Amino acid sequence: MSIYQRLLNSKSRYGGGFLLLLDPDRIEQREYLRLAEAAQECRVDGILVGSSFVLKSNFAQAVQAIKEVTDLPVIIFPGSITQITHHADAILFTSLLSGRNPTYLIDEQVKGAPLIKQAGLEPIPTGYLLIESGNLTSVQYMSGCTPIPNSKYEIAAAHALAAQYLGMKFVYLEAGSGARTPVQVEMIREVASYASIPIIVGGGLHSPEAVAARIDAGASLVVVGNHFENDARLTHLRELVAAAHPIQSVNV
Ligand code: 1GP
Repeated sequence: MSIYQRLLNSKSRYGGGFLLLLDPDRIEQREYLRLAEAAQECRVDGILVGSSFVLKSNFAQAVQAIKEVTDLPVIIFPGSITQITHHADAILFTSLLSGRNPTYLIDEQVKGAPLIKQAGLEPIPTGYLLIESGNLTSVQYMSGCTPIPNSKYEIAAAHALAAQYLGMKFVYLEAGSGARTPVQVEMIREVASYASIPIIVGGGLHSPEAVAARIDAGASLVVVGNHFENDARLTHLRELVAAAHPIQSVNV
């Protein structure tokens, strides 16, 4: 079964899915390996590994080390083509559709595609939408792209529909790592009712309530990273994952 299908199954089985984002540049190896090791037992659906850029870590070595401690799908969430490595299972093949910067719309993708083929990674085509979050996030700064205003639901919905019509498999509503204001529940509802492409939501989600509300609004998957850079307690991980799995929570 493809990694993409596994991710979709989380929605149909549990009502939603939870992806843990590990940034090897921002947390110590000891910590991200501890989280990766515990993730399966905490019922995480997959591990994303990525960084806005790489200053400290050896990215390929970090992905290899994560893969060695878990059976969960390990999916690259690339900040650039320097983060393509055969040690992962799949890669979110993102295009920054909400921006108008050709580097992140198509140029990086053309350079990265042969490397992905060579690495034998499953590409998961993903329309990536930056949503205004109240603070300047790394991805906004690095891409130089203006985010979609967080009250302009119809703009987000039109971009999601474009991603769907372009044949992409997910649309990712991204407030940015450490966002002060996460993507609004109303925006997710609007996107989910207007387009039929599965939705990933991330950026600034810290509480079970925030996670549950986004799944309830129509997100297939939520992504949480920053929270565990500051507080890597596994009880929190369990709570957040349970909030992303409403069907399972009801049955427990
Ligand atoms: C960032 O959407 C992800 O690209 C997750 O955001 O790090 O704020 O959880 P956080």
